[in-house]
Parts: sequence; structure tokens; C-alpha cells
Amino acid sequence: MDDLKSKYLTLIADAGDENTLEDLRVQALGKKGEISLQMRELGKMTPEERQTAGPALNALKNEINSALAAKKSGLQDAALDERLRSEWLDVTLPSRQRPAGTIHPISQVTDEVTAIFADMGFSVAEGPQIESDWYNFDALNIPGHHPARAEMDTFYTHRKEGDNRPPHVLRTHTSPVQIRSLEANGAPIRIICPGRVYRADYDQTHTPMFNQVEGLAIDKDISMANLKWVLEEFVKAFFEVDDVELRFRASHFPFTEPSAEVDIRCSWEGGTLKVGEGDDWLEILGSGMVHPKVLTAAGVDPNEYQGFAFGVGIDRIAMLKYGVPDLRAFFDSDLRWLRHYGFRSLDVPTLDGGLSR
Ligand code: 2U9
Repeated sequence: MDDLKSKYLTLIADAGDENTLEDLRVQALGKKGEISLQMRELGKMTPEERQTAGPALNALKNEINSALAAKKSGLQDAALDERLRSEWLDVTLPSRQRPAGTIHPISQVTDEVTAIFADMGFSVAEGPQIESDWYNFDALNIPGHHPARAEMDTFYTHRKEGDNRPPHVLRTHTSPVQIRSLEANGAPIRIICPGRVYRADYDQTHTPMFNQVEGLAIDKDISMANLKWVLEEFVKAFFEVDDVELRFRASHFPFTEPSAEVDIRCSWEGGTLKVGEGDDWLEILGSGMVHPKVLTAAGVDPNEYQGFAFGVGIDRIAMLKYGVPDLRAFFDSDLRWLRHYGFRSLDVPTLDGGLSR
């Protein structure tokens, strides 16, 4: 028994980790362990022998258990000391920079345009992107047979079998918002309507979904002179130039009469657009005086009121202002590259108190 004791106490003292300790526990005290087998031998002994061997075996078992427990706690303490020595944290290190979110260029340009028109007394109106045939076409003087319907080739929803009403459309312009606003508020009115519009088109300068801002000013004494001034102020503020020359070219839209496409004087020196100087002309928007039929459809008396309307492609003027060559880039999922074009990031405070850009 003394041999067993010194054997196990030595082995326990030498054990280098908790797994070895557990193996030793099983080897000595497990079901088939050396001490357990000796316990089993007690049954075969005489009562006298058992009286000395029994307590001695129990004492040995307790001593080994204590030695195991003491060694285990010693190993755990040593492991903790080692971790405390090797694993440490430099709390004085600066925090990691997180990638900052950015405002989408279309949102940024929409905000810029909105701020410019807000300064001229326009408010913002919004409406549904899925429109009825009436608001998207008929109310805007585009009847069923009108060629403009085909030009604005759009996406239609399906009606149930047997439902012969015209299908809803994904709006092809934000003009229906203006009809709805006129119906709801009447004249006078001064609004801009920014938002998504849809046409079945896809190439370098057309995407099936794009963004427009349209404007409408209706009152008792509005003329094309007012339109010209408003557009000049807009172009100067948007392209950040002191002066600009606008050219109105006669055009045709079903919803305005007369209608004009508007060009701005510019140059393309070295491939970069310069607004307000040079010998080139760049078309940037369409406009005109609202057609009397459109006013009537929106519940406004054209004998009492008249006004102007215009429409600008937000994506287009964003491309022009920031020199982005392919419209489709705006709708890529990863927009980090747009920083290259000078779109500002959100100012995101970091943990060290600075601003990451
Ligand atoms: C109402 C009455 C008239 C909005 C107008 C244009 C001319 C125009 C284009 C610009 C580029 C569409 O995005 S684009 O392709 N728009 O040329 N839009 S006048 O006229 C209206 C709108 C609402 C009630």
C-alpha cells in the first residue's frame, strides 16, 4: 500500500496538465483502478485483516483525492498566471477605423436640387410609384392612342382574367404627383416633385429606373419669363457658376403648350464640362406652359390660372455635374468608388473624437 501511495503521489506531483491528472484518477480510483481493485479484495480477507486494511485503503483513497484536487488547482492557477503574463491588452491603442457610410449621389443631388428650389418658394410633393393609367397618361393629355405612350414604353401590372380596366403602370414621370397635388390643394401652387420613374430602356445613359425632378408653378399671372428666370437661377446655383446663358428650343410635349427644350451654354475643354462659357450647347431639361387640358383634368380653370412646368433627369444632371460617364454606375451595389468623383461622405464621429471621411 505504501508503494501505491508513493507511486501515485509522485505521479500526481509530476503531472503537467489536467488531462494527465484525470488519467491518473481513473488509473487509481476509477472502477477498474488499482485502489478500487484492492477495495474489492477486502471481501476475501479475514475480519482482522479487514480491520486494518479497510481504514488504510480509505485513508489512501482520501489522500490521493486530496493530492489530485490540490494539484488540479495548482495547475489552474499556473495556467491563469501564464495567460495573464502572455495575453494583454494595450488600452492606449487608438480604435480601429470603421468604414464610413456615404450618401448616395442621387440622394445628394436630389437634396441639392430641393434646397435650390426651396429658396425660390417651392415645396416638395410626393406620390405613388405605381400609378393609374389616368394619372400617368390621360390627365396629362396623353390619350390611349397617343404616340407618347409608346415613347414612354413602360411596365404594366396584370389585371385579373376578365377585369377589363386599364392596368396600373410604373409611373413614367413624376407628373402624376402634380395632378394629384393640384386636385388636393388647387391653385395657386408652387411645387417640385422628385422621385423614381420607370421606362423600358437600358444603355449607357438610360436605366429602367431613373430619377426625375419636375416642377410646377401655377398662379394668375405666370408667364414663360418666370420660367426662364427660375431655370436660370436653378442652373447657376446647381452648377455653381455666376452667370449662364439658356437657349429655349421649341419642342413638343403633350402636357405643355408651348413647349421648349432648354440648353445651357458650355464647353467641353479636355473632356470636362464647363457651364456658362464656350461655344457648345448642352440640353439639360424640358419645360413649357401647362396645357389648358391638363389644368382642366386637374380641376383648375385655365381661364383663371396658368403656369409653367419643367422636368429634369436627376441622374443626368448628377452625371454632368460630377463627370460620371455611365449612368448604370449609380445603381452598382458598391458605391465606394464614387468618392473619386467628389461625392461627400457622411461625417461619422469615431471613438477617438475625430471625424472619419
Ligand atoms: C403637369 C404639367 C406639366 C413636366 C415636364 C418635361 C417638360 C420634360 C423630361 C426631362 C428629362 C423627362 O426625365 S426626362 O426624360 N421632362 O421634358 N417635363 S414639361 O410637365 C408637366 C408636369 C406636370 C401637371
